[in-house]
Amino acid sequence: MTIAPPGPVAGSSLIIDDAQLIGGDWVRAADGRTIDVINPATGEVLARVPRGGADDVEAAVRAGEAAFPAWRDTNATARGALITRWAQLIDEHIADLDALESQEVGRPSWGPPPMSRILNFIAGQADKVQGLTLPTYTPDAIGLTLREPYGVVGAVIPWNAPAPMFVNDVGPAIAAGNTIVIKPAEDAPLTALALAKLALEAGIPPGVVNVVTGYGHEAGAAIPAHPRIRRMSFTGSPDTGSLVMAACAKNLTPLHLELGGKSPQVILADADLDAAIPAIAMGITLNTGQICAAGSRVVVDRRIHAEVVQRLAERMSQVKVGPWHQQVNMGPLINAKQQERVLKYMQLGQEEGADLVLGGGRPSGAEFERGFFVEPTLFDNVDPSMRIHQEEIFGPVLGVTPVADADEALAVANGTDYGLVASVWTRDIGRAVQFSRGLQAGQVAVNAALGAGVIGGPFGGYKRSGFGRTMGADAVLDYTQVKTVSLRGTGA
Ligand code: TXE
Repeated sequence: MTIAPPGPVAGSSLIIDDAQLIGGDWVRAADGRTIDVINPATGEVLARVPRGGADDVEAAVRAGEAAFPAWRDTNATARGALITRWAQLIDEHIADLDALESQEVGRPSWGPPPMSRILNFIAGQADKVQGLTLPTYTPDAIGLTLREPYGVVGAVIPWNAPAPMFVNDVGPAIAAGNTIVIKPAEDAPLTALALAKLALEAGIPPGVVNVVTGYGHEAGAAIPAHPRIRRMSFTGSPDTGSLVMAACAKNLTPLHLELGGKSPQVILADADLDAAIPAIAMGITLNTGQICAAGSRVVVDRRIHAEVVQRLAERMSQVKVGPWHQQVNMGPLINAKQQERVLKYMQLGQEEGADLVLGGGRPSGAEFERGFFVEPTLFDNVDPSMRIHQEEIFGPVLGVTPVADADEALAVANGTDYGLVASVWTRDIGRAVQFSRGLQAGQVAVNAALGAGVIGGPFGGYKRSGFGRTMGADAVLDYTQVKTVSLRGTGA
């Protein structure tokens, strides 16, 4: 599982110093403050971005409102064509975008990110938004429904996969005819700004996509708190999601939440371990475990438990950790706060009585001194009551829980508050069906760790993983509201 390092970002034509995008203009923060964006693998400052706040959000909402009527009234095929053009420009700049995202997240490149794929799908949905014709009580009337955009919508996105997150919200929102104010994470705002620049170059009109950069408690909090944001989308932690929801409740703003997971990988006794082990090891170390869908819990039949642990340890110990510019598989965590959090969980697992098989701390060596590195870590005999089994760690920490049979496996897999993604590894089609139906998750994969690449599959959570779906045709419908129209002719 070697992943190529990215190219250099210095001098990227996609980044404008200290500028956010409001109404088609690249502007500083209203009060002129800035944030340094650093590469977490090296500590190097990559760029400066504005430290936006409520005034900047206000300006962005106004810009979105000004652009909305014309964008709403642009025919849907033309809107789709502009999004397709945006996807083409993204493809033309994919090496630059890949380098940018890899460096702001501090990881080795995992190959060209999937933004154009996501946008091409969404672009095709723009003119498939349809209403219904409805029966009427009398023959002189016609009933129908219109699906209309909300107006200016808001989004706050996290730092772990900033480029796909950006298009996942912006694509469906603007395809449906909304305009958007979006705040990327303070740790990784550069690809969002670069993607917004390409949207402008593609001909998406000024004010349709507005990016306000800044901290969560400032610019981030100001978006759901704004009374003229008509729909809100948030991806991040449950605690912050709860704050966003409270702000939306105050304004009665509809909301979509994506809040992470504690995804189980159920390995039944008949599983193909040659397929399962590398995929599971990859699934928890890719992006240093900072993926909401990461399969962080292995629930395994006791009969193959020892073999699974031994093979997982072998595989995970081959993961090469290091700064992005070396030939490595796994980079650092995003920042000091996340490193401290993950190290605490590594400690907690031992205190709770799980068996530490691999890792458990920071790697040693001079090259790890500056970045926020942790080791790929494997715990065995994790009891379902332990916090390391229940709580999202968001690092490369995998826990193994042995169970007696498939029924216990299903109960343990479902035994957390989260429900984002779940996988089952088995050759038995009957079990595959049982788990596909029984697993409480927004996405279930059979014999695949992070999903098997379904095109247009909606993505989102059950339980405390959130509600609402990104991706898929429904994502565009979710950015519309339904109006019932009854037409009655007069004088006929
Ligand atoms: O998240 P936050 P953090 C989980 C993961 C991780 C934990 C903490 O478990 O360990 O969250 O990460 C903005 N109003 N996920 O602290 O705070 C913030 O600026 C409005 C899972 O980074 O949720 C950023 O843009 N916005 C997750 C975004 O929220 C606010 C991905 C996410 O930050 C805000 C990331 C506020 N009051 C973390 N405070 C996933 N679902 O994939 C912060 N923000």
